[in-house]
Amino acid sequence: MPVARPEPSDSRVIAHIDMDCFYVQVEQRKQPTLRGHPTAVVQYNSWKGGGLIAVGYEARKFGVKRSMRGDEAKKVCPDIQLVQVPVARGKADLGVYRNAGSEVVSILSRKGRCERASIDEVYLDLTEAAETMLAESPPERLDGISEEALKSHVLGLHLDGASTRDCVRAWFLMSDADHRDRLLACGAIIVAELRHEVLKETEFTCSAGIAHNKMLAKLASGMNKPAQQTVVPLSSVEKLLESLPVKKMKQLGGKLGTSLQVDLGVNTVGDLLQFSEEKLQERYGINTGTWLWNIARGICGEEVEDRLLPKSHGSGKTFPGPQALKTISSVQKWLNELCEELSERLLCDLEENKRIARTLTLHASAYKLNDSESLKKFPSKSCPLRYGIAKIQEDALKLFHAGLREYIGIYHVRSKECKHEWAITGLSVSASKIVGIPSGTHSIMKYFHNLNQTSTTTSNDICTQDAAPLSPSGLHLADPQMDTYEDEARTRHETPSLYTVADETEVCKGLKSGSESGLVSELTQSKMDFLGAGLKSEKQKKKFEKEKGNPSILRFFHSPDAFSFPEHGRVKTCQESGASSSGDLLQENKQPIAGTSISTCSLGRNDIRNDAWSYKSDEIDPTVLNELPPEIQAEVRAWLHPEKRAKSVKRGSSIVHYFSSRADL
Ligand code: TTP
Repeated sequence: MPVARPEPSDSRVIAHIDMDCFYVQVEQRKQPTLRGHPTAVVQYNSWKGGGLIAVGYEARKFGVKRSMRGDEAKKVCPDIQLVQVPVARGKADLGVYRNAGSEVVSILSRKGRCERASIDEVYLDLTEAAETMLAESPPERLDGISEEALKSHVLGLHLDGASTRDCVRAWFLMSDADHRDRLLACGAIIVAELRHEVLKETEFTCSAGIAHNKMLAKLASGMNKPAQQTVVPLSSVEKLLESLPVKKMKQLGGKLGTSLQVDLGVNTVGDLLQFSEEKLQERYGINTGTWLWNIARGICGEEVEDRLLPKSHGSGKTFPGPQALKTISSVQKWLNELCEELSERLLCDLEENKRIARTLTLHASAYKLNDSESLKKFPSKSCPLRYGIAKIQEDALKLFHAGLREYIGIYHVRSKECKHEWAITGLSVSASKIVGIPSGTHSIMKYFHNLNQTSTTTSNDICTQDAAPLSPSGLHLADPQMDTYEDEARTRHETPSLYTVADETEVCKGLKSGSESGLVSELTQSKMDFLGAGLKSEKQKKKFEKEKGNPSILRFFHSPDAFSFPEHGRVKTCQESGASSSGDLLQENKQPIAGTSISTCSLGRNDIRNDAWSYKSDEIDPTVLNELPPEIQAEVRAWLHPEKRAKSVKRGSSIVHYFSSRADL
């Protein structure tokens, strides 16, 4: 499917706001004595004074760079203050920065659609606000234009001997200018005001780009830093791109950019203009070809999403050099730490934002000892996410094993031989496919609280599938606790290849054995856990115990007679090496269940039964429902009696919904 061509005459007003040396500002706010001093934030790792991850502008003047280690920075700037990044569980704890970012987002979102793009970056769609301003109080009718707005850098502005400030003022006031320029001028005034509010309320400075699309706005925000803003009128776009090195363009920093340089001899974005769309499509595929053709012309139709919260949560750590993990037990130890943190963040998200995540993914980077291969890719794996620390830990370890088996297989090394011959240099777990809980089911929320620390799951089943790389570009910070705010998350790693590990696979491929039972039983177990977990008070706990011992609804949920379960107990990886062409295609199959739907993994093969997950509502003792809290009774009743369901509960708001593995329910 070719991508839709966006309107070349884009008249949207898009801003990209980027916090200046963000971690340093956060630390300076914590310790005001650091203000005005050359400062940098370092990783907690003590080797050569730790790695610098953020450098303040005062320190940059001395030549301090992010690539330096603390000791090196001290040499070029003896007065530099090195602040350690907070540490928890033996790894960087970025919570303080994340929260500071949220403060800023809440201010920036006041004037239009706001997309939190990373821990310190935001896109705003200010089209409506700019249109309104232009209609009601255009710049020439304002009492004055703020100093901050007048300090804007307007690309392509002819100075004609006058001072920059006067020229900018004239540009703002030009009432007969092109409508799109007029809108940008309004956008720039609004952004200057927002930046001022951010400074006033949080003490943070930020820089901004204002343009007609996201791509240009992002490019512009980095052009004049710190605490400045840059405007990109349409007329300046061609010149801007003409000299812009391809590698500077978002998404061209990696392999694609290198291919453009090496294979097509393209050095600047403008150089792409010489190639027809067909030619670019021939070389890079329809979508990428069209995308390249568009960016060469400054065209980008990408919308600003209405999203203040991250798209996924992640916790990771790198193990460079001698720290590489070489045993399963050391991997497990770290996975447990990472999963614990992930679980905490998930519960926080649930509590604060009423959202749950549905997919757990494990990424790792590795190398093989005694292997001359330089490109070692550890496949990323994912599976449905089950809440509860122990479950996440258990599943993450299984995902790791699945990945390791495949990793070893890829290099055709028999497992015995490769014992102790692999080394893990990066591990991360992430939770994605986050969905909000519809208002009708908020009563269920409290049952997620304090989810059991020890797993009650008896099933060994886990259905893994190849996971899409989180960050194809791969970035560079050890121990990221990444939140993914956009598809190409700015996940920072010292190990650039950490996430460039697997192709996206929509379905689990090459299933060797097993059935869908794992998923179904997970759903059931989840339901049990979900109903039983987080019982805070003793009274609740007793009630739960009682329910477990009585003909209660919980017991019913667990009863093999009440549900038609396929057998379970086998560990399944949907991606087993060498079996992809067997026809054992595991696919997600949405199965209708009495008025609602639940997604399970089912096998496409005809000879394997296609078990439906069902219940016998007439076998339930209706009195057991009375044991449940009133606010949840109605929902469970509706769930058990679907014929009445339509009237009482909205489709999609069922408990089942939350335990399904489908993204599109
Ligand atoms: P950036 O926005 O890339 O940089 P910055 O905010 O420090 O400085 P600038 O003013 O040039 O935008 O990164 C935002 C924060 O993310 C940064 O303060 C620290 C963190 N970070 C890392 O931890 N590791 C990295 O490799 C990078 C690039 C950033």
